[in-house]
Amino acid sequence: MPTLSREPSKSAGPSATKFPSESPSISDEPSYTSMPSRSPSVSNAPSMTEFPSASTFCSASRSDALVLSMEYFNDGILNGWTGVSSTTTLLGQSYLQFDVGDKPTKSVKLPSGTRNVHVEFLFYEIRSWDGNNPNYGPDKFFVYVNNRLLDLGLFQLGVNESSQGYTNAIRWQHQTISNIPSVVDVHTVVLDIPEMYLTSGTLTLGFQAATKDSGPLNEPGGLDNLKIVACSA
Ligand SMILES: [Ca+2]
Ligand SMILES: [Ca+2]
Repeated sequence: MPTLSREPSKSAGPSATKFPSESPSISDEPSYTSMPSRSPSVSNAPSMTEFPSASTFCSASRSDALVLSMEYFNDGILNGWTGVSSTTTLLGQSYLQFDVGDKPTKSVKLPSGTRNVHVEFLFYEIRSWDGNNPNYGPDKFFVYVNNRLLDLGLFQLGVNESSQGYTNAIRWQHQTISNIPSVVDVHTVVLDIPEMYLTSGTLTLGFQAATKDSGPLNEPGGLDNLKIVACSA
């Protein structure tokens, strides 16, 4: 959208009006059973019964877990990142911002014997994301796991898109946790990445605001509180 004046629908949106705390607010063991049931991308996913139970997924609280990365982007230093040049701030919150055409990417070396990786981060849906609007969309958020596309779906400002599913054996979950009208929707995102992606010993994550944009920084994405945990058992 070219303007911020259009009021997004608030009826289905989250009610909080603040950014989340800078401290890690995502539980190490999110309750997947409490998520809303609508999961538009699950239909083409393999049967859930082909995957291990939730207790086998990696989390920082497990004895075999190693936290590889925890980034808050507060110091303005982008250590090891490519595809984006700087951090920025919005309403006092410092984060990594990516506009249309940017693809911030980071690689982390995995400990030998890594069996699965748990990733958590905050995704900021900034300004006039339009969802599937025929004139101003589609506006989607993509994550790349070792260059493999993970499409996390359509996003529209002021609308709660909370969803979960499996794509190419990666378990994903995103949940809208707060909204500042006409400014940003804040989402927690959780990924559980199985061993088939990890055999090279390196995990590379990329992020992309795949939006139909009408100008610079009209509808960028933001990344914050990125946590990467490796498990060996
Ligand atoms: Ca939204
Ligand atoms: Ca758009």
